[in-house]
Amino acid sequence: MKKVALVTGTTSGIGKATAVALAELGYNLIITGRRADRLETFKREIEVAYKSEVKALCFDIRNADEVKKAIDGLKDAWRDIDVLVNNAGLAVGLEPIQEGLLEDWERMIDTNVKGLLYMSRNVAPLMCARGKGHIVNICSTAGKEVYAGGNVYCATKHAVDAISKGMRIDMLKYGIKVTNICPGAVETEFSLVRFKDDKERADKTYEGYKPLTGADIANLIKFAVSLPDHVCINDLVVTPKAQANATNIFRGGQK
Ligand code: NDP
Ligand code: 8X3
Repeated sequence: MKKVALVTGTTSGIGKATAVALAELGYNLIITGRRADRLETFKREIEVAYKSEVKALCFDIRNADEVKKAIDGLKDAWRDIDVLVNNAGLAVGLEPIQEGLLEDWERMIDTNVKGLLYMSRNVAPLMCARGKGHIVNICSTAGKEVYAGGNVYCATKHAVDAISKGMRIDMLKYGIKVTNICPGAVETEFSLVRFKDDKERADKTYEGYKPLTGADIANLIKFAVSLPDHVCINDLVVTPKAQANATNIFRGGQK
């Protein structure tokens, strides 16, 4: 039986690229997201291109009952999840705290923190029972530093950073690896979501330098999950060459 990887947020960006990378490694895949049409198309694409079996689970990660139902509904070998990639997440808005919108804050907290916790709470016991597993949490440079207008998004990613450290301690005795990956600027639908479909503003995020791609992050995940069993990458900060940290991007270079 092939190994099983569950990747959240595979309808776009880093999650989609990660699912492809893990299919290349020979994993059977559980892919998730809210956009059912994209999930079904992607499922067929992977099944045709690779020899992987794919289960598509369409649910909103913010809903604890939906998450539980999705994982409880897995049968037989699909429950033997070897790798969980907690990727689904988003930034909404870039307003200073005194002008922030409560609904934006709630979307970010509910998705990035509570959604990641709901997934982990349902999948981690399956891993502990088997005495093996690898959880990869997609954090951010925003989980290490803060920047103007980043306030609540940065807080959610600082929470992911702390949760990664905490779960690594909690599950040490079960042999579960936890890898926290902190990307800088990756060109995906992230900025389109953050700026609420304002494409011009979203595109400006990536102007004047070569950003990372979803595939760049997927390759690192592929590497992390391919290491010998006794080796664990705990924490990885990765940026484009043109980015020194959360606030310094050199935009005068070549694309
Ligand atoms: P995308 O917007 O391209 O992808 C986000 C994915 O998350 C989509 O598949 C989306 O699926 C899923 N998602 C969002 N909300 C929910 C929800 N409520 N329920 C289920 N799925 C959800 O962005 P990225 O690929 O860039 O983002 C992936 C992760 O990487 C996020 O956690 C983000 O914070 C992090 N990150 C991104 C960086 C960047 O510069 N792009 C840098 C550092 C970290 P659907 O809409 O179909 O539900
Ligand atoms: C995404 C990167 O710089 O927009 O996490 O916070 S940033």
